[in-house]
Amino acid sequence: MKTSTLLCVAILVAAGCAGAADPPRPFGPVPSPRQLAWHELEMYGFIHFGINTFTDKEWGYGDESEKLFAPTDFSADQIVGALKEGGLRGVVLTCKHHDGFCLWPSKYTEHSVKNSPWKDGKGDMVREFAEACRKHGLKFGVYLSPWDRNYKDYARPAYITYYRNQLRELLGDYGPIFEQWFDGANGGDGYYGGAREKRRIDNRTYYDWDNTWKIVRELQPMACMFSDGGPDVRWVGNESGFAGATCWATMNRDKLLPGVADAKLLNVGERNGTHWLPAEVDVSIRPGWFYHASQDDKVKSLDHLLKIYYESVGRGANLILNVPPDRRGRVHEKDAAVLKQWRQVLDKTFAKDLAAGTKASASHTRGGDATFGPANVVDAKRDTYWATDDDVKQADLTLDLGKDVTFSVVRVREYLPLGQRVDAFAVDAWVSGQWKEIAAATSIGNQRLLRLAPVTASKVRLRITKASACPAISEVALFLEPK
Ligand code: FUL
Ligand code: CA
Repeated sequence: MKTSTLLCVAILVAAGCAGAADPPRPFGPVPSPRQLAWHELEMYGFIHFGINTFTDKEWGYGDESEKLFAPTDFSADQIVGALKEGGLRGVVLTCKHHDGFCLWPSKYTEHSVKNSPWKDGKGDMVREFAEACRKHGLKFGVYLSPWDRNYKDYARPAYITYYRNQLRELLGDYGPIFEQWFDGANGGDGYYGGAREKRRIDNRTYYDWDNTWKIVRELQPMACMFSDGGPDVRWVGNESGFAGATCWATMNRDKLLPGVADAKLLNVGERNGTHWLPAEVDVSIRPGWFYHASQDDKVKSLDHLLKIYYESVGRGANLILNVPPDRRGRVHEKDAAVLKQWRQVLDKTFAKDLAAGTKASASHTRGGDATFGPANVVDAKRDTYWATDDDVKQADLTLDLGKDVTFSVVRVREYLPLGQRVDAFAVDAWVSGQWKEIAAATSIGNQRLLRLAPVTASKVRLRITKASACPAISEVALFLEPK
């Protein structure tokens, strides 16, 4: 042994960390603290409520009278309570949709609740929602449509000042905001203060996004901004409720802007993208985003909602499920009932991890150090993980369940602070004295759920078949869906 090596060993021993391996270096872009907090939410509600609720439309023209806004029995408490019963952990409210009507008494327009019959114009619906969320322990987020078909100066520079003023009202006056939603839609024609004409803007330049985004950072540093192209969270590229079967959390973000993106690419992401830009799956529990009595018998079924869960949250994305209140200003009984069933099934499924605390072994462990050992995948902690040496990119980890166990869902999570490292993996089960592959998939990220026909096995094996950097797996869990 060289003297220098001896010296190093001596120093390590003296420091009490002999044999301790260094953690892997991050691979590619990694999530920011605000994105990590967002990943942990996994699913929340979306509320489309406004003038359209009372005109039976999806996109108001912008000339609707404020007098139409007249919920007969509004209760933010009932609405937020119903979403909570559905297992949703936050709410994003359409404070202003494309028609320009504001659910709060904005100082900058007359086109708001202040001229409506609701609470004789003295109400503030944004405040009521924010307070109901606080009371129920849900996060609160805001949607402020960039397109405004009511405002006279839309498409002119003056509107940008108006839009930013409203953004400041929403982000400054209602407590912590977890997500700011920027919609990319722009259909052109509208009322525009009486002009009733088609107005075109250049999506890339008109909103001067860099400076608009700064307002969000300044007032709500922990809020994630959603749009087609982020900057924190990207649209998933469809409104029917699924992320790609391969769905990377990374993308080349600099080409993207609200309203400027390729839907197919957004669905899948880009494996070697320059930024951490995870997908959010927006879908409505009904065909429309707003409530229409004619759709009362078209509320999505329990099975459909479960499928959506597995294809969004289960593919590493977050789910934002829209539940539009009716003309009373309440979640309709049908929606509330299916939400509750959905939550019950998910609770029953995920209440018990059948792999928790079982005996884990691996083909390889980083530096032979238990800090990165396989037991870290069954300890129910997100911040501990199994890792291998830098040059070991294919490895497997076996869970010895000690007896035959029946499961139908496998959950795998990567340790996100080190980036998305795994390209492909497979799961095997020990059945009748041999290994049998029961599933194979690509991206993992925040979590991958593999939904299977029930399997009974005494051992389960995770095989990392391809990785761009040594794997860092924080969880392997097994669940059984109730019948
Ligand atoms: C779209 C809008 O045009 C819809 O009305 C709805 O708000 C949906 C969430 O986003 O772009
Ligand atoms: Ca762990």
